[in-house]
Amino acid sequence: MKKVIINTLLLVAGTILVTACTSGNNSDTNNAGTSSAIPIGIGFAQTSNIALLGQDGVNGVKIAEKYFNDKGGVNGTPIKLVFQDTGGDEQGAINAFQTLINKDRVVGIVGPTLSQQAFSASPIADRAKVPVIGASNTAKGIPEIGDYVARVSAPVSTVAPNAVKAALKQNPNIKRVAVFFAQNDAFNKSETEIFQKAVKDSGLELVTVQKFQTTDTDFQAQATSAINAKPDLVIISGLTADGGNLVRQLRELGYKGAIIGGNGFNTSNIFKVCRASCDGVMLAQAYSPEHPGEINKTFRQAYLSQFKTEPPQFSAQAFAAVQVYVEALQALDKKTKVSTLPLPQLRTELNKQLLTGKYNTPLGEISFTPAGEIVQKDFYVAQIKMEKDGSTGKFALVK
Ligand code: 1QQ
Repeated sequence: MKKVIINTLLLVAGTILVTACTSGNNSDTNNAGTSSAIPIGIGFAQTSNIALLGQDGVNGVKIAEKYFNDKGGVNGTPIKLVFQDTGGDEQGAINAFQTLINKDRVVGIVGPTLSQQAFSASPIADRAKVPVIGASNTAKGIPEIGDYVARVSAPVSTVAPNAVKAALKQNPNIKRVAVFFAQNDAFNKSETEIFQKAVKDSGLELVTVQKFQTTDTDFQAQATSAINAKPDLVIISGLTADGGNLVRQLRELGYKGAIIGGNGFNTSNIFKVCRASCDGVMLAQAYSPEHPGEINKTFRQAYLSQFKTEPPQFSAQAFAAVQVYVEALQALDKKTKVSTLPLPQLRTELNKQLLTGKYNTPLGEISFTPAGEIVQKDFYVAQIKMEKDGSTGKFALVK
């Protein structure tokens, strides 16, 4: 009796599956463009601690959507951003990417927030032949995930050493360096390698290397060991909440020397974590609100009027990622109307097209290597200046 019911259920399930597949195939012959707007997927962390970073990305893409649609979108067809929250972990990013690919049927994806997530989620898009543009993935090896994976976030190898040079210029007496890194995160492991190499290449002495987890909140043990090694520079590769708390605890324990933070510090959300202790922390950046050029002026103005603060790096990078899709779609559409292309072909053609273009973005002019690595000219170093209230601050450009 039971068996019969199960068989019937299986049959019903089979029918539904077949129906689902058929309708999937049918709609493949239509395409993204015939529905009025062209869907671009956004897979950023909108919840969890990682939202401290992901939120900047969300703000940037929203400004881009309005900016490009106001200018006519893709030769008259608007784009539509489709958001799926990745949360802070790998599984969340995998789920978000699968939904964007299979249910939302986007032409390409911007995301995920962390390199740690990209190493799990971006291969899924790559296998499905869906373009992915990382807008905050800076670890070594991201473009190499596959042919469909590119990034507009310059790698740690290009960005991070600038902070060490700037710190030495500001304080030529630095000799002894303590390095901290979050050992459970792919980006932080990649960044610390670059920092440790920069320290050695600059003839400095690496006096201790301390490890922690991005989920840690108490750093007393590692901070005390590091202080005992008498460093005059501390370099931290962590994310926003852990990195900010580590800075605060180092200062509370009496550390007075210089501090460099890595890319996980690159959001004004860090100010409310380390508060007054953030003051003076130096960090390298792949964007400056002061970058000359019309598109950055417009982007900066839009950001300032909406959020009452200067645009952060992750917002500018996220804007640039959407821009790459829009301009690549425009170029493709001039050759073959994108509304006539079946979705799989549109995704493939879009991927080829985007790798060949040059884009005049808020980051400056960018392009890609054939592997999908960003080619970018200008990099910066900023120093955090906190206000007297101890909770607001800004990234001041170090000239
Ligand atoms: C990475 C990073 C983080 C700081 C992203 C927000 O650079 O994970 O690659």
